[in-house]
Amino acid sequence: MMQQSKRTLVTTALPYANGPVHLGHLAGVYLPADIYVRYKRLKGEDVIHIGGSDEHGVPITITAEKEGISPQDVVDRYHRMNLDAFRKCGISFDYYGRTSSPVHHETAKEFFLEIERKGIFRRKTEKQFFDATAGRFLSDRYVTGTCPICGNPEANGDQCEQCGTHLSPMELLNPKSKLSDAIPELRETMHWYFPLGRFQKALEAYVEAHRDDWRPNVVNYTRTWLNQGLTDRAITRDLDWGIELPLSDPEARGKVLYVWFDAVLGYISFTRQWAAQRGDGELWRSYWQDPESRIVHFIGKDNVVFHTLMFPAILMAWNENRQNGIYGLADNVPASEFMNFEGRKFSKSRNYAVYLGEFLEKFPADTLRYSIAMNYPENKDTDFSWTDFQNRTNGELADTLGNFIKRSIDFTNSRFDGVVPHACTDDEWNGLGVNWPETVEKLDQAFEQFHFREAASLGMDIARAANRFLTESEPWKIFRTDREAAARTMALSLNLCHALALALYPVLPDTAARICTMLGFGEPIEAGVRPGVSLFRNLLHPMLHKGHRLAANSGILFTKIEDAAIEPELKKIEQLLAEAEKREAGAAAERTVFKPVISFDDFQKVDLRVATVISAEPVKKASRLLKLQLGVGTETRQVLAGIAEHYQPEALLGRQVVLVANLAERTLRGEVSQGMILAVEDMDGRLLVLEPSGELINGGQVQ
Ligand code: B3M
Ligand code: ZN
Repeated sequence: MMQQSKRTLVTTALPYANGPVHLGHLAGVYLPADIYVRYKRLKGEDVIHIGGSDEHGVPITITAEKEGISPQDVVDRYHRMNLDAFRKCGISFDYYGRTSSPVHHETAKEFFLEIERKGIFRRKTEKQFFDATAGRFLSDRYVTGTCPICGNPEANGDQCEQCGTHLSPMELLNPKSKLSDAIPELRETMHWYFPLGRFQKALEAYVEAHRDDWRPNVVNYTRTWLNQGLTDRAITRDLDWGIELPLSDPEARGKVLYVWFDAVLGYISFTRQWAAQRGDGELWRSYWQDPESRIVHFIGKDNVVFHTLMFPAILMAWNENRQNGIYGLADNVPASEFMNFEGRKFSKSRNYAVYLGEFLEKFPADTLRYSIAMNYPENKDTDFSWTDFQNRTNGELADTLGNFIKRSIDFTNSRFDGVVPHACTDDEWNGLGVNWPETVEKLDQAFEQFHFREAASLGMDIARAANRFLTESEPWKIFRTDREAAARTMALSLNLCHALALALYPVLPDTAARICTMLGFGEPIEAGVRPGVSLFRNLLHPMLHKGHRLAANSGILFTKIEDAAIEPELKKIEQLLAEAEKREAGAAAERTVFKPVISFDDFQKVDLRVATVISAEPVKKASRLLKLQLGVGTETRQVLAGIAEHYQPEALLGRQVVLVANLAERTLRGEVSQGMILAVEDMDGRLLVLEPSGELINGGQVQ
């Protein structure tokens, strides 16, 4: 058995209340967390699951403006919708909060003030775009313009959707305000910065201490950031939706906390609200501020550094020079990979998604929970497909699990008056083809180490063994000739039903409850939990006594999914894929549209040269850019190229490329770029640098 700590606090990423959660979110974060906490509860451990809505941030104000409603209306709508969907799916939060709540605002302000009081923040005055027509400073997302890397005319101020480059609004060519279409002007404004670099050493030590118990992707991703060197991060924004700065300085006016600064603190404020609701306002401290508590954040891979660097650094800043009220840092951050949908990425903007609430109007929660658990994107991206969902529901849940339970209960009802007809011994229990001590140990490891696919499979393996046992024992045949043997078979089968309910409870809570009801237990499984006592150890012994009475009826656990039921879904995907194809065809047509004709003289102005890559290195804070030093004739040129995602820097050394040698200089991320190299996209969207073939003269003119 794994070592236990006194208490576990489980948190799940706070979904933006700006849209409905879809199956990808469920698979990566909420279902795994729920399976984990349900397992721990059955083990008699002290565990709470804290989640809630992230209700701030620019996308929410943009939705509100688009729909002509207030941001509060937007978050009210999606908070309710998501909470309802989670409830229907059996995600058992102990508290589901909202970052728009007063307690959260107070908590976030308290953190800000503590760090401000210690003089840790840095204030920096910078030039920022200002929309004079609207009378407002524009945060990144409110500026649009042409991407300096790929030329997309509709790039956002924070990122270009076309080429993925992270941008700052100042880097856009022809910037425009989204509020009024006005050309924004640069004005000075002051912002608060959190100096992440100040905590570099401490964060390195923190991450290294966990290098063996965190998932490799989490450690590697965090290390990449650490290796680049942590820098100051702005934690305020010019916006009127969010948590106002609790300062009376004139500079603080009109500013709110950056959404990520406040969102991670939501975990704390929601735990406070949970405690208050329980009538013990201080209880939250034993989860956050007691070294014997274990903190686990379930998140998706896109949120890693906020949880492994940003949040810990905020807590370190709070903890600095304090005698009490010291916060603990996360013990684990099980970040998932992504689950795709029918071979493609979920996309809210293209409506290529299955929303959780809608799904549960058509199919029961447990069938979804099982399929998703079996496709848990633990260390690689996985796929949800309707056919897989149908096959698992019909073949595994209905034919294997459901069928076994039904046969066991029905036969006992009809031949043994609905009473357990035999007292099973441990020897009989261990002779069933299931190695119980080993199974219990394996289940424990699987749940505790976040291997949820394995945990669900182990449960289904028990169901398969149970089916085999019942089929091979043929109680219906021997009933007349050897009643004793038939009675033994049925008593063992009923015990197996009980064991299946226990083993599968974390994944299939509703099914487990129904099995227990059929078995004649008046109380839900959870009612049997005693602090410090693991119900899972009950798998080691047959638990149903001779004479125990079942409920009168069996009932159907799983209805098979007919082809007709998923046909409309498959049609919908076909349609979406057809649309995507059309878009792609449109793109091909677009590729056949050429730029306006230029004169030969104009072309002659472009100076294309063969250049050799002398060095290549990543650019700080620009994950898509590589800084190249190119040898051209006798000169060395520095060029920034948006190819970091497609090339390892070393792989470029010594290669010959084609350089646009007389392009006006420009500055990106504080680095000068003196020219451009030619590249083209391949079929998979990889950007390939054009390489002239043959050994060419460095500096040679391309003509
Ligand atoms: N709302 C981002 C996301 O949904 C964000 C998570 C906050 S966790 C504190 O991807
Ligand atoms: Zn771009």
